[in-house]
Amino acid sequence: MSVPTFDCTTNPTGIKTAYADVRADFAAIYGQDPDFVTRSPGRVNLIGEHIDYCDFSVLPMAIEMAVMCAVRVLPANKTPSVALANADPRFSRRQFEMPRDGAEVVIDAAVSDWSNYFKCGLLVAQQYLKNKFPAKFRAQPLAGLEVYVKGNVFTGGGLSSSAAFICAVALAVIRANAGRNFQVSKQELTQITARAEHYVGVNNGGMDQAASVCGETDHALYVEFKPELKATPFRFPELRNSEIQFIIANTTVVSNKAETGPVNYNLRVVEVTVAANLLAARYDLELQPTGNLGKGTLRDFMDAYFARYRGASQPWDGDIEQGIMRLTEMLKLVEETLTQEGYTVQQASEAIRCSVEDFTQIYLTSFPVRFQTLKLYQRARHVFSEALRVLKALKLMTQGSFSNDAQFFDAFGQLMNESQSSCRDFYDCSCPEIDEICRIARENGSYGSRLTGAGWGGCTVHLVPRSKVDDVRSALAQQYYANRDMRGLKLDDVILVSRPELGSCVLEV
Ligand code: NG1
Ligand code: MG
Repeated sequence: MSVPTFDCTTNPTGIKTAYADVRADFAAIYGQDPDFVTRSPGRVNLIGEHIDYCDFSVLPMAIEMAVMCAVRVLPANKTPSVALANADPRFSRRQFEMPRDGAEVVIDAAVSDWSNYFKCGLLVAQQYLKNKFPAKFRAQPLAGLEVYVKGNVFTGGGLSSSAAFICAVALAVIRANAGRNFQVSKQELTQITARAEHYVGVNNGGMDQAASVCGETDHALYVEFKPELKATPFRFPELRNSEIQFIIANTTVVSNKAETGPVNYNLRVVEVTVAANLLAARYDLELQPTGNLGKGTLRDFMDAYFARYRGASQPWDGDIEQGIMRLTEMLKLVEETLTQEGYTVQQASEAIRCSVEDFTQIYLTSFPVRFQTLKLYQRARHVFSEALRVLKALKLMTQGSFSNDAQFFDAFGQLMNESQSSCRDFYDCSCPEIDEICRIARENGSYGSRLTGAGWGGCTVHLVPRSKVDDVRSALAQQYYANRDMRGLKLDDVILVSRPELGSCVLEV
């Protein structure tokens, strides 16, 4: 695998999205040129769904669709304020003052407004700057900004428009305040943005930000979260006669996590965390206070189990064969330990050996959730099996030697199809529209079809040899999109084929 570059690129060559338009739009709105433009792409996850917040590795790639922020830094003698304009007419103009005396940006998560996502990026950049340059930013407001946002990543669509936007904003705020000679590393930008959406009530993991920030042209990424965050670029294998393409097809079913979190996304984070702690209680283990709820993850359980019962001198370090062995054993434990009927709060607290009050306080309050029972068996089974599929997929991508192309397509496609079944049957994050698109695609030349991103709508991804791309596209057009209300979207807006693209960058004007 090739070595990643470390700083966010300034003025890269070969970025396809022209930014001349963004400059011209900015000048038309604000009457002057911007100082710079930041750009951060959306991503498609090839495999590894809903496991980033369990600290298991994932295989996404950054795509050509991106969000751009054109920015002018206001002179220091003006009251520092932020003016926001967006090319998308659904997002009307906004204006607010920067907090004074170094106070932190305030976000009201109860109100659903696009400027909240801007503020998420602004806040994490402010925290970063205060930490990096305490003398300058501890008691000073950030510089005032005029901002124009333009993007072509679907919103609410599983391609991480939200992460792309937040990463572009955070990079812009750092560039505006630390100056053009300061370079922020990709690892730092990923780390600070990974938790930014928590401020709007989404308890997400760090996959999207890692992909958006660390993308490399023509490379997909192997993203690890432990022992530390690392994104390693790799190329798709060279096949003899075919070229590997990933088709992205949008269901056009919009899933907004900030609104539906209590019954889907945030609830899943709770279920997998409770599962980790129940397994730990059963095997008398202490978990590290890490993860999205600060109570350990299924990965922490795996490490603690191997340390105590298998004499492992170290936590799993990412080695593929070790991982396959350990995850296979985890799947056995899930079968032996967890029951398929859901757990009530009473049952789960008893099994974890804590009071219902403590359970409620620890698991059910920081991000509110609603449920009848917690599906611990199903969720843990999905997570361990999906983490295992990621390792098998990585092995195929990086170590596979194939006697013919079909061998690669069959093997990788099977892993994607198994991922989809597991998302549908065990993680309950598919929906009828996703299932239908996957069926049509498979019947017309896709080797592997699955949801990508959180699911419950949004986008799907399909492994297709180049020679079959048109067949899959026209089948989806006739059998799926022809029957749907497209709300003004054209076919080219909902079916995409993208090369892996460069991650976050600054374009100086
Ligand atoms: P989407 O739905 O694409 O935003 C979400 C999470 C990821 C990851 C995936 C599921 C956010 C910002 N991102 O992606 O961290 O958990 O779901 O694999 O919510
Ligand atoms: Mg999102």
